[in-house]
This record gives sequence, C-alpha cells and structure tokens, in this order.
Amino acid sequence: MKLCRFQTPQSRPHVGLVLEDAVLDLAAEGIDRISSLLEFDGLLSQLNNLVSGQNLPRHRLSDVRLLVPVEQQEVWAVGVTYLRSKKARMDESDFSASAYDRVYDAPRPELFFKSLPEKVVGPGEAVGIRQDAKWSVPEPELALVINSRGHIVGHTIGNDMSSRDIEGENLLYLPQAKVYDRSCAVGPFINVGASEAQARSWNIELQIRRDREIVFQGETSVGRIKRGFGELVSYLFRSQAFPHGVVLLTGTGIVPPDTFTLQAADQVRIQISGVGTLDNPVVVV
Ligand code: DO4
Ligand code: MG
Repeated sequence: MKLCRFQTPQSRPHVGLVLEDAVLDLAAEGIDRISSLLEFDGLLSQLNNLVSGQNLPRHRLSDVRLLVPVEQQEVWAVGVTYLRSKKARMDESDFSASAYDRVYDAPRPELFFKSLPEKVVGPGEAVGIRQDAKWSVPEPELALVINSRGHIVGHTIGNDMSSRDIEGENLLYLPQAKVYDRSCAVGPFINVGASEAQARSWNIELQIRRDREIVFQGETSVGRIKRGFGELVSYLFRSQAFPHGVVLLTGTGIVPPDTFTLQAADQVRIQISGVGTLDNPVVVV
C-alpha cells in the first residue's frame, strides 16, 4: 500500500492512496495529513478498509502533481552504513579516514541532522549543488518514515545531496557539505506495511543523465546496510522526542567514481524497487 501527497490544478494538497495508475483521494474521509495517518494503530488494515469499503474519489496518477510526502517532520540521516560508503570517505580524506573507519564498527552510529521539513524538495523539483563546491554527488538512500512513538511505519526514497570536496577537506565541515538549499529530496510515495526483511530485499538504483546521455548508473541492495533499522531508530530517539515523527535516511551504498561531479541541468533518477522512482533535475544554489 502506498501513500502520497498530491495536488490537482483545482485543489490544495491532498493525501492519496496509490493503486496502480490511480490515486484515491482521502480528503473525502477527512484525512488531510499523512503524519496524522501515520500515528494510527493498525494503519495497514485501516487503509485496506478505506480501499474496500468506500467509494473514494479517484484521479489518474498522470493527472496529479505529486508533492513531497513530508509535512512537519525533520529529516535526519545516518552515515557510513555501507562498506562502499566507508571506503569512499576514507579515500577522499587522509585527515578523516580513521573517523570513518571507527564509526563503521562502533556501537553508536553516525546520525546527523539533514533538513527542516519546509526545505525538503519533492518529486520533479530541483536538487541543489553548492556554488562553492567542486565535487557534488547525489546519495540515493532508503528513508525510514517513523511516527512520534518511534515506530517505523513506512519507507520512501531520500537523496542526501553532498559536497564531497567540502566534506573531505575537514570532518568539521560536514554540516556545510550536507545541509544547504535543496540538499534533500524525498518521495514520491510512502510504502506502508513492508517489514524490514521485505525492505532488505529491495534494490536501489541511481541513474544520472546529462543531455539525455547516461553519465553514471549504479545499483545496490538495501540488504547491504550494516545496521538493523531498529538500532538506528533507537539511537535517533535517545534523549530526543519527535512530536511530528521523523524521516531517517539510511545511508548510501552507491558512490560515483571520484572523477564524477554533478552539473547544473543533470537529471538524477533514484529507483527503489518497493517504493517507486524519484526524479529531480539539478540546479546550482
Ligand atoms: O560522514 C559522512 C556522511 C556519510 C553519508 O552520508 C552516507 O554514508 O550516506
Ligand atoms: Mg548519505
């Protein structure tokens, strides 16, 4: 079962249930916020009841504009959860290599703040590369959608846009490498009801196009994430409450070669088999 936020030319943002090529409009049921829905106990069976019991208004998916499925939730991220990410960070910086090496094996994961909700970009919106960066990459990541009680209630796609030269220069520059305008994209759908075991069987694919040519593509599996999802969430919720829930990006396992950097007008496409496709063009910010 997939949820989305969408808009038609006539409407305010609505919450929808995605069924193949249709969107069922939950506004008719008085549901106007995904985050409230995510607080329901037995969410999946409630969604199933909505689909089978009601004659909900429906739109063709191709007729609506999909919006970012984040409302008031902060977005956080985990780093160095894949061996590929650890190796890439160690290669980019002698200065920080031992920090990345240690955190990969340490009990406490690397968690960092990624974005305020209002700064997250949605499907089709531009992601940013910093004008003062020379080496910019997308980081395609499975995102856990977590409610205020710390329950993982869904999965979506996240892009943790990063400036690798800034990050590599000095570990203390990480917030500048990771947090800037348009540095976080999320969407298009929230898959509700998948277990961790199911999510671990999903593939993540990244494709970058420039003037219609594919200039990079790569893939990995969610199953290669070193840490359990429950472990990540329990560290995130230590001494910190998220009254609106939170979205947690789980780290990247796809790293383009060191000779590659994003440019303005590139098109970034991230696919996660259980969720869908997140497409974003690139702009300089
Ligand atoms: O410490 C650097 C960040 C690593 C990261 O964002 C990732 O592994 O995805
Ligand atoms: Mg990342």
